[in-house]
Amino acid sequence: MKNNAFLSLGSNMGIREEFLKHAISRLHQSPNIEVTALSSIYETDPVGYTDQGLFLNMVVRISTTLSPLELLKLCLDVEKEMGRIREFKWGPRVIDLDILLYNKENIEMEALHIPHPRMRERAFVLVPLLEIDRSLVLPNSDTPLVEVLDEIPDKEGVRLWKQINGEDAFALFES
Ligand code: GSY
Repeated sequence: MKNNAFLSLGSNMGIREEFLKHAISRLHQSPNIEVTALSSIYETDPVGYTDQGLFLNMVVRISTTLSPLELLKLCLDVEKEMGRIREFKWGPRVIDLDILLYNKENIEMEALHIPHPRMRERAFVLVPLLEIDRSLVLPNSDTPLVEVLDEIPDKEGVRLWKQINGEDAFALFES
């Protein structure tokens, strides 16, 4: 069975755009994943630990036969392959891959929480996510995510960096 999931990507070290592209190519190369939509790339002020470089963030939608835990393992493998180096938990990273949504499921496991627990507070996640699908509503919620984003104060920290649209988008990441 095919499942729809949304993943958030972020990088704030080195050749940030290349790291995003590489991670998406890597997902796309998996026989179990089809990348079905890409947001634009946004440059964003760091949230949480603020004494670090600006991030590039984006969101992709995928269609996958992987279970949520298998998808998590793949994301962690890609992060590891790309040599994610972090001096401490909230510090700079080559690539960060988070599962935001998996179908309309609520998943509470020790290793995995879906929807992503902090996505409602993060404009750097919601802006690119809603660019792909403005009609999204979180499972077990009646509030459209566009309204959740309206209530977030730090939206000016999320600036369009590279517009991605149409079929060009896939050419960018297919290598
Ligand atoms: O959770 C993802 C890593 N991260 C980010 C990020 O991707 N973008 C921004 N703007 N701030 C962040 N803080 C953390 S931690």
